[in-house]
Amino acid sequence: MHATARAHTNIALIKYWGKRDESLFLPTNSSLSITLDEFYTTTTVSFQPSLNKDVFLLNGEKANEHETNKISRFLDKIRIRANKQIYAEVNSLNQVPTAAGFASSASGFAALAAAATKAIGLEVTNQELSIIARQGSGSACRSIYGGFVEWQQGVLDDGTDSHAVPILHENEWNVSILSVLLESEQKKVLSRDGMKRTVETSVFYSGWLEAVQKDLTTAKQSIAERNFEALGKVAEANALKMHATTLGAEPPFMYWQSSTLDVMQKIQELREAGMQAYFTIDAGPNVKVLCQPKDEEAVRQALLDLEKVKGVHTCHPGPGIVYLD
Ligand code: 2P0
Repeated sequence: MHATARAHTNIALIKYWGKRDESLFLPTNSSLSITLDEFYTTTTVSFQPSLNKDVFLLNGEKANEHETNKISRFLDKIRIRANKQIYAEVNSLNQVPTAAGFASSASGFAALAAAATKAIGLEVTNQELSIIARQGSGSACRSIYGGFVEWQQGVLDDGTDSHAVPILHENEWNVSILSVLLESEQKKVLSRDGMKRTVETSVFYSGWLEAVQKDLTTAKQSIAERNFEALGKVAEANALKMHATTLGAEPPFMYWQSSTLDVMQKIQELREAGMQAYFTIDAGPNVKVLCQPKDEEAVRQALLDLEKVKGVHTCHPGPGIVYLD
């Protein structure tokens, strides 16, 4: 009873920012992402009758109790669904540079959902897998599919209509996503906590909810038309709106550091010089830049010239879940 699966991480162009149900990970808005080719998690799950609790190895080392408990709570949902009370050894290898501001939770829970359901003998569709992965970390539901992906928020209380759907296969439109690694301090507000504080207290949160559906419609239209400029513009504007909500929270907080602003300004300068490049930022100081493959090397060099830029990883649209055995 074992299986191995690989899932790639994703970057949201229209952000998931707020939950309407915390235990089921149901969002207040739909979101849209690109699954990335370079960063992924490979997970092997092995259910063994001899175990009396779950064991979690991350990059070859036994994970701490807190991390192991998160994995166990997630596996509980799969055990209940399969009606089998059996513990597992979970072995995860992360090819995700956490320091570059990529949460490994998206690829991590997507790979775990796929490997665990297969190992325990559950037959699930990708849509069901997306619903399961969502309950480990919201953005994980998008990593089930490759290319451009929408997470439809759904309306049902049980979450059975809140899952990702593929919009465009990874081979249908090549764009470049540069992940800019910045010199920065440790993240102060975890994304999950920041999201919760914003929903509960930000005076700007209603503005976010008013705007995000329109941004999503614009993004989907731009993708359908392969209109790079329109997609870049709406992605950048949407990220700025998400970050604006944190300034209206109580107490207020912000994810940006001075190095974040340096990159944002550099991208605006490149645009003034005629280059189509746009930024997006998640719940941390690092920046991702969206540009066209023909410009990726020039943009990368311009970013590397900045003093606080430690490195730039170039990514492109990548695949959905892959089973390895
Ligand atoms: C996203 N983020 O759409 C958004 C944009 C961060 C900013 O999904 O579901 O705290 O509590 O595990 O990992 C990161 O949020 O969410 C995230 P949950 P998490 O990618």
